[in-house]
Amino acid sequence: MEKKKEKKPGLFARLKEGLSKTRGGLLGAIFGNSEEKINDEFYEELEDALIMADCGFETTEEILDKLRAQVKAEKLPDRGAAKEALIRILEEHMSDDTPFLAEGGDNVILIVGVNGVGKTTSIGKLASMYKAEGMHPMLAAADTFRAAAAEQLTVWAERADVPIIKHGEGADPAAVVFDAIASYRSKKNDLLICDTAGRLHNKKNLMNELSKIRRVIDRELPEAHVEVLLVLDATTGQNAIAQAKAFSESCGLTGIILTKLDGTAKGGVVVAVKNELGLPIRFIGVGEGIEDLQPFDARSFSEALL
Ligand SMILES: Nc1nc2c(ncn2[C@@H]2O[C@H](COP(=O)(O)OP(=O)(O)OP(=O)(O)O)[C@@H](O)[C@H]2O)c(=O)[nH]1
Ligand SMILES: [Mg+2]
Repeated sequence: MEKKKEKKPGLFARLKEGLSKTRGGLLGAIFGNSEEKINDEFYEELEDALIMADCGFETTEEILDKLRAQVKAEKLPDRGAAKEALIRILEEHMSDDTPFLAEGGDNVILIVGVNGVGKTTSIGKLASMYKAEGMHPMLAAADTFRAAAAEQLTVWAERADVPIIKHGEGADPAAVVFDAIASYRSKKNDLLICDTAGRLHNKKNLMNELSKIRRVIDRELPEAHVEVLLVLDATTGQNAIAQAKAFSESCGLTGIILTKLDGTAKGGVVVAVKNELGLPIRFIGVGEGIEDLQPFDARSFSEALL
């Protein structure tokens, strides 16, 4: 079978394109003339810009303090030099070297988040990515809220050419995960990715449902490396911290997938999430296609942001 491959701009180019609103509109203007002097006005403009880009108040202040200290200590002459320093500071804030997935072992990725953020789409992209890397992913359609949800995931499973386990509409999502684990075991897979229904983080009963799924995973696959990824929509950045706290309490988050960066001026939310919650950003979504997910790289991201 011939695979149709459109010539697409590279992922970094697409990320930059997405973040160009941030760059051109906010941060770009400040660094527009790199030979300009660093003065109080510069710091004020930068503060506004970082807050507008969703870096959050606390994180913005921390970043500015660090930048001021570096400008002083290293006697940085102009805005161009300050920009280089800021890229390094942002990179440091977002870097994380905890390993993702266990090579040669069992792995589970549980995907959670509020409605419509891009959970199912990201799972399709992940399955395709890891399959291409030689792993054997399997999907669990634990969004049983609507029949269409399992259908949507099935389309992605077909595209990525990976097996999927699903039940009927209204079934217990934890039971789907239970069955998926049984099938996962019998077929010698090495990565189980579980979709879940979108839910508001302040709905207690829905959050308890996630706790139950998590318990099933821990009980049935006690040796597995478990990643619980919260999917955040970059275009609605503000609420990210509250969401992450609530989801963490119900099912123990290990990281973030930030989607829809191709259409937003709010890329800074990743800086806030990492800084305030210590949760690493694992992947970023830069489009709707199967290849539009990339592992997060702090250096490229901070460069693209500025
Ligand atoms: N532009 C863009 N669109 C995206 C991205 N990720 C997802 N989408 C789109 O966002 C919409 C919602 O995606 P889903 O994957 O269905 O979201 P979900 O979180 O599973 O939604 P629920 O299951 O209803 O809670 C779809 O139209 C996707 O194509 C992205 O990185 N960029
Ligand atoms: Mg979904």
